[in-house]
Amino acid sequence: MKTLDTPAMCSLGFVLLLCVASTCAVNAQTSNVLPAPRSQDEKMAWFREAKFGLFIHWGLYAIPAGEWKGKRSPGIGEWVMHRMKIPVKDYEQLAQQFNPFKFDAEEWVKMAEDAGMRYIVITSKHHDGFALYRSKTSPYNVVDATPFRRDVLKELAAACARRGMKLGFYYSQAQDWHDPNGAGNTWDFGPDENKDFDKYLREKAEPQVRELLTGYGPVCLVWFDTPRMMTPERSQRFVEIVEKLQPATLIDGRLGVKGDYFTTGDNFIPDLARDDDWETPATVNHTWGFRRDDEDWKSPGEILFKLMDIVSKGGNYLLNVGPDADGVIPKPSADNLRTVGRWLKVYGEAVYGAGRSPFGEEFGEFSAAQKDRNGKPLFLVRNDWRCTTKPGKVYITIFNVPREGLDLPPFKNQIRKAYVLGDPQKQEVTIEMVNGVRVARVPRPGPHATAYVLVLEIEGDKIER
Ligand code: JFZ
Repeated sequence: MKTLDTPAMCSLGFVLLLCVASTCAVNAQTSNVLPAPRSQDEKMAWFREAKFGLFIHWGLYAIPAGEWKGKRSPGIGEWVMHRMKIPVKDYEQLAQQFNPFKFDAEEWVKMAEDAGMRYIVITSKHHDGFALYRSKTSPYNVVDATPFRRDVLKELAAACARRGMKLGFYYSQAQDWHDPNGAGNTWDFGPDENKDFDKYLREKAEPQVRELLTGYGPVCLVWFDTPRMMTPERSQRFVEIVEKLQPATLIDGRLGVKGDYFTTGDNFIPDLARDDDWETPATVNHTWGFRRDDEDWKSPGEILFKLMDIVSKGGNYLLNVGPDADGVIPKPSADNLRTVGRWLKVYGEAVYGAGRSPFGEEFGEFSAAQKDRNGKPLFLVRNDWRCTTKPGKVYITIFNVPREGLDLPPFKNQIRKAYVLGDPQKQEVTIEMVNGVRVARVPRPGPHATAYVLVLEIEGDKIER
């Protein structure tokens, strides 16, 4: 063996070591970002698989919780500053009180996991302009402006990475009630038309979106919102930032130009299936940000029906919780979500990666006589069952089965096998012909089942009608 310890070899070794170390550092950084997808299908793959996500609205508004100076502020909690026309100099004082000592990122992620959710989207900055992470762009953030001094998004990103949960960021690109040139705050800064909106975009929103896409690992999506004053040119600048820094990151439907998927109105579920990729953002009560007085929680059964309604129409369900000022997700909402998660443990095969219904008549029909609020024909919703699909399989989630059995809608394929999901014996479900209609005699799997899933294994990949 030749000795290497001449001074020249030593310094060569040192240089080599340095090179290795610096490549490692670069790798650690770049491996933070997922490779560029080769097609839109590849880009959308995780989203189409996931189906169910957790939305989190959290910020300074959790402190007033729907009330300001003893007066109730009507509407959604995170809008309190706007509703009550609170001056920036008063509202920003809230930062000094923000000290959510019970915040535990791991617990939040665990809750989402228990609920069967496959991605989390959190408000990195809502309309009030306050950033929930350490931002070099603006000191109005959770580390530099609060006694808490912890980077909430860093902790959440780390917990998500540990648990294999996808993480995305809501970012209010247009409305910023804290910035003199952001949209929305007319009580401090006058009408939006007189503002230098591009100055705000260039100096706050764009740099902050860059920060979010560089310091927090892979970001599954950016959820832009309320695109006031967002011209196509302005919106395109955000598209370019996202594409350049993280080409695999999805953009929602509220940037100002077309994103990677369509976002419905809040809590809105379309009457019929859609062919594109889409998502319904929804609340578990009537607010996004925490409100002390809103305890009107949707039940697990309601949530489950909405989930299956959405999935059977080809969409994703992004369901929100609003943690309180201590950092706690209100227990009733967490409990209800966990109940849905227990259902998904058994019946998840009908949800994750499942495609839309090949039928449509189960959604209901337009009334010939009755009109809705807008004078359009009223859609009479049917809610007995919803249908999802995978190649060769049809999943019928039954919410209400008539005693005589479930009439299957007409289709040409032979049924090779029928059973109830989660039945370890895969016991055959009898299907009888009654006047040319196939009737499934589905046994209720237990006395407490709110819904259960009938699986039909069919001849061929797809339903032929
Ligand atoms: C926006 C926000 O203003 C609100 O605070 C919350 O973050 C929510 C998720 O999004 O509110 C909207 C935006 C769009 C519609 C409704 C409420 N819409 O298109 O029906």
